[in-house]
Amino acid sequence: MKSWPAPFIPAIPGHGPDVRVHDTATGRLLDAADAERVGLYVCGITPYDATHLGHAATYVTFDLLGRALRDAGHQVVYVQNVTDIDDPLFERATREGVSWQDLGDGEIALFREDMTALAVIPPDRYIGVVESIDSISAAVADLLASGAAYALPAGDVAGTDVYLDLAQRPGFGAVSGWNRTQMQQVYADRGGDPERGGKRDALDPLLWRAARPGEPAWPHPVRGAGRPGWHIECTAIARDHLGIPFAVQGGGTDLVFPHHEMSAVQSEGLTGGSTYARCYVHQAMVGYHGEKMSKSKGNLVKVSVLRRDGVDPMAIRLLLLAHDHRSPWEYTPELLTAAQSRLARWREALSVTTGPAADEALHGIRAALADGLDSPAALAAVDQWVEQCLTAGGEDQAGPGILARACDALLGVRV
Ligand code: 5CA
Ligand code: ZN
Repeated sequence: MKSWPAPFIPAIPGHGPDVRVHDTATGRLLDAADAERVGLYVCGITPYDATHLGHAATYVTFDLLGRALRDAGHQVVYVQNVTDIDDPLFERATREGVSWQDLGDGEIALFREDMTALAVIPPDRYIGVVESIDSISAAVADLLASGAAYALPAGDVAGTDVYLDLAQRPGFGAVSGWNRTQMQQVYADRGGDPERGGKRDALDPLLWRAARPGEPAWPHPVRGAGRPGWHIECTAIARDHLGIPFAVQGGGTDLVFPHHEMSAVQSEGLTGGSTYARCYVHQAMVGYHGEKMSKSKGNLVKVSVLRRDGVDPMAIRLLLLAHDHRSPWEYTPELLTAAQSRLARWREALSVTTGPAADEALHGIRAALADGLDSPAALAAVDQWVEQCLTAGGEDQAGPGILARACDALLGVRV
């Protein structure tokens, strides 16, 4: 699938330190890289509505990770999927009387524009589910063949649905660390079907759904026409494009369970190995009007609408970076105003001909990012330089230029 244009990344002096990230599975700070090449898989959009600030927060957080890793000398292989086969997309298309393909294509195009405006580095592989269907159905066939999965008669139609047998998965629970009660509380709300009769375990994830009338379907080598379940889509795409294990699985905290938990145990069933990703990194939820900002609830602040209203995308980026990725926060217009003021102040200071030397601020940005992607601390390092520049000035001729390039290269903020 076509991604979007890569932003220019200016050169800056030196290199950043090794990057450590907060791993959800262990609760520890872990090195994001264990080799020169770092495989990063970030769960992409389900394209049935426009990019909101919650999505943008997630993609900007992982963009920051990619930038810090490159600055530390690594080669990043970044894979992102597009969930262009899933219930919410089909349901919205039916409700709006449009084809799911047209709805998806339009929203993906808008997402590309939003990401380009926000200076997010595009994935090296931007992969749709539709274009991966053969590999996904082969993964389902492999799980059936090894006995890791089982088939259930669909009941309402001819054909069978296929489920993963969680009882055979010793690693189940290792990603989220949740107990069964916690899992059961959210499973139905997050795409699961605990009420489906005949499953060996109510939490067993759907791998393949037999074709139902009115739903799109693809052939399956063993089980007849249907479509894949959500989690196996990501497992197969990550396997095909990064290999398993890979370094970092990313996404919002709403994906910790079941999505990333199931992705990992399906991988265990496919490979026999227990490690899917070495680290799981999550962006906390961005809220609005007291609830998680969500397409299904409709309480959205859309990036495209802010842009249309003339908001500088760099101010949106600063709004997002002002919050640590592990802290949930709620959007208010005041926060956007504060980000706009910060951008104006940075621009004022960084356009002077001489100012303070950039060394300390550059070191501060790098240290903050390497320490678990602490974006507020990285912004504070720039703020400090800016205050000094505007109040006391400085004689360094290179300082303002170096720091401006560092803001661009490391934070993705063009000043
Ligand atoms: N297609 C699936 C992942 S395979 C999906 O979750 N799509 S999504 O469109 O619902 O979300 C896209 C990304 O944004 C996911 O990583 C999700 O975790 C993240 N996300 C969704 N809502 C929010 C929010 N309110 N705050 C922060 N991140 C969010
Ligand atoms: Zn995913």
